[in-house]
Amino acid sequence: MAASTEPTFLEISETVRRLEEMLDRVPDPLARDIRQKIAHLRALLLEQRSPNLVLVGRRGAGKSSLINAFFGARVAEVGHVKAQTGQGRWFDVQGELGTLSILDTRGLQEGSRPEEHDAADTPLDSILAEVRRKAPDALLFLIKASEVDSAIDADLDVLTHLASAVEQAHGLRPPLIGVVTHCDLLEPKRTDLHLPESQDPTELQEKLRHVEAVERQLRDKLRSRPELRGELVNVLGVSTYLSWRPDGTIRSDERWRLGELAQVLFRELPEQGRLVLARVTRVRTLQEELATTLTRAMASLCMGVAFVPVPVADIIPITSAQLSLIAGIGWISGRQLDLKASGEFLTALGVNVGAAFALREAARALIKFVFPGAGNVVSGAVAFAGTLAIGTAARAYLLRGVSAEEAHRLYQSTRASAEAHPERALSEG
Ligand SMILES: Nc1nc2c(ncn2[C@@H]2O[C@H](COP(=O)(O)OP(=O)(O)OP(=O)(O)O)[C@@H](O)[C@H]2O)c(=O)[nH]1
Ligand SMILES: [Mg+2]
Repeated sequence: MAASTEPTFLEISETVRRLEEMLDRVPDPLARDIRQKIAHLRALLLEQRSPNLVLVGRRGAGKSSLINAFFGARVAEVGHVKAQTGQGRWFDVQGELGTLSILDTRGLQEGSRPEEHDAADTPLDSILAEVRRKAPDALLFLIKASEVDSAIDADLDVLTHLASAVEQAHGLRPPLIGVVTHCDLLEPKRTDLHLPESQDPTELQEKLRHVEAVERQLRDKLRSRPELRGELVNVLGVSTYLSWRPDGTIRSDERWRLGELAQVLFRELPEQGRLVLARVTRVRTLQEELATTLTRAMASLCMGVAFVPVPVADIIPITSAQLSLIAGIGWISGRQLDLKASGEFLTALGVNVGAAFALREAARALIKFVFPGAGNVVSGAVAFAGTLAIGTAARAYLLRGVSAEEAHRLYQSTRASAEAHPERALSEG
């Protein structure tokens, strides 16, 4: 995909390649452990791709609105427009920060025909052909809160067909998430779910009870089908309501629990699809989680690299790995940081890259000479703590927007405590 050809990713990819080259000289089981970390980093960063999502739901259920709500932008056409090109086909919905690949199955349940369907096929056939062509990462079933108690057998049939077509073609059953839309319209209608602090608490409680009731109802219906029961991950009530001015800017944002829905989806996605979802939806908790994962993997990797018994003449790319980590966190945050900008960030943290590197090498050579065998452990802990601290500071600065001074303090305190207690640091991140 496009992201992996960005300059940042070419550089990160080069660093990872150099790390892998060194592994031949690392003893097992350390090498095996490092290989695992690298595979993890590869999947998250270098093999990132758009998640493939199938949206099943009646006309007006809110499929297009859900896409817009995820992006926080008007990227899909809302309302009762006629079937457009791309209906019944996988299509890329592109936002500023990434792309979701969507298969919109609109109109299937009613047996209505999109304008552009292939005359030879029924709409269901063409949708089934699409999921055979490309495996969905998740099925989302959308239904209006007011329609959950209606007959939904036709909808469940579509879901069942889809799930078994995917299984036949790809040997896996995609996770299913039930989404109850239009929850904002449940009684009491005038209670705003998206502004809970300013609502009458009793009325808010009443509304939330109604949301729970429709969630339960949909869950029971989905579970009533043995073919779907095992795949059902969660059922969540949401509001995707966004209203736009003619110029395309947002007039009113009444989205509710979109972040939770994104989290549920995130957990079900293969690692390759997670970064794009976190960027597109800009859900902070997801971005933080990815940044933490990246930091831990990179810190362990650097520790492993410090163990590699090679002459100082061999360039050990710990600094490159640390710069890649900063660039990676920048990318998660929706920025485009090259390694130069990442280096500037390191300098702002007060890390003197050149001096630290030379010092570490000198200390390592010396310790190895005095205590054979001990040096690797010492430099390993230093590399680990330093990398962990850099990642923690980058996360605070790039994702939470703390000041440079605060990031610097965080760097120092994280580094000190990680050097003292590496195991604790690893589990806390
Ligand atoms: N109040 C409220 N309105 C919503 C919500 N979700 C969607 N809508 C509205 O419902 C209408 C239909 O939404 P769409 O997103 O176009 O539904 P769709 O499933 O894409 O419909 P088709 O493309 O026709 O199959 C639009 O007017 C939306 O603004 C919601 O959660 N709350
Ligand atoms: Mg639509």
